[in-house]
Amino acid sequence: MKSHLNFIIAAAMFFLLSGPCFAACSLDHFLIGCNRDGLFGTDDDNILFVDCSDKYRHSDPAHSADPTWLNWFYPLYYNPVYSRYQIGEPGFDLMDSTDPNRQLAGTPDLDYRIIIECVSIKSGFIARNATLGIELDQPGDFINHSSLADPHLHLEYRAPSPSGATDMQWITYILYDDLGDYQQSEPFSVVFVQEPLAGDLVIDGSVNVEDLLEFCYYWLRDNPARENDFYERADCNRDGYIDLIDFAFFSSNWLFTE
Ligand SMILES: [Ca+2]
Ligand SMILES: [Ca+2]
Ligand SMILES: [Ca+2]
Repeated sequence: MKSHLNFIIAAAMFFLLSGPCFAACSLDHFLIGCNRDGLFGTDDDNILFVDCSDKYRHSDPAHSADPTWLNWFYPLYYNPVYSRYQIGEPGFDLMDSTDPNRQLAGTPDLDYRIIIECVSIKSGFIARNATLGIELDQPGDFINHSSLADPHLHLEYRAPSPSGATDMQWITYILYDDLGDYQQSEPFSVVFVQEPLAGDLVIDGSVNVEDLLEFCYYWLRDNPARENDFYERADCNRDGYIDLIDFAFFSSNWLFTE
């Protein structure tokens, strides 16, 4: 009887904490595509990317109307049943026919095989989908997205207590085509719990030479916007330019560690 009660409590907590995902998660998913600029005949035609226009949209229904992409992080919610912090956002999906110029061509796992690989993750943090047997918790872990029966992939993110309450958590991904037709994406990160330091582009809680190289890579890049997460936050003030103002933000945190 007691085990049934525990199961009911656990199930209730799962739906309570994961509910916002089922209610609205489709808008939160990263859309996998190619040809970011949507124009043919430019350098990015064959390069993979994710459209993350709704990244950091708040998944708490109480804040659903807020312009929450003004944050650069997702909150984590405490699950007392398992003494951990978690959120059921964000997942992945494929760019669809509504954006044909940026849609992958052909059949998944036949014409292309898109691998989502974790290249960096905070120690103890986990991205998972229990139903599909997916668990990413260290660099090198990956998902074969093209092998999934449904490309609309849900992921849940978990951090252990107590670090999930206060410590910034993150995961950084790349995409590549295991069949070699498409070129690898740039790294893209997802941040949780708290705002990262301005300039922490190679996200790890500190601003150092790695971040400087990344900043130089994005220097003067066209059209930083929500769709590209302002190029890993290189456009620190979100004004649509990566310039000396952003470099001033970057410099103010030089060699700082959270
Ligand atoms: Ca192009
Ligand atoms: Ca860094
Ligand atoms: Ca800027």
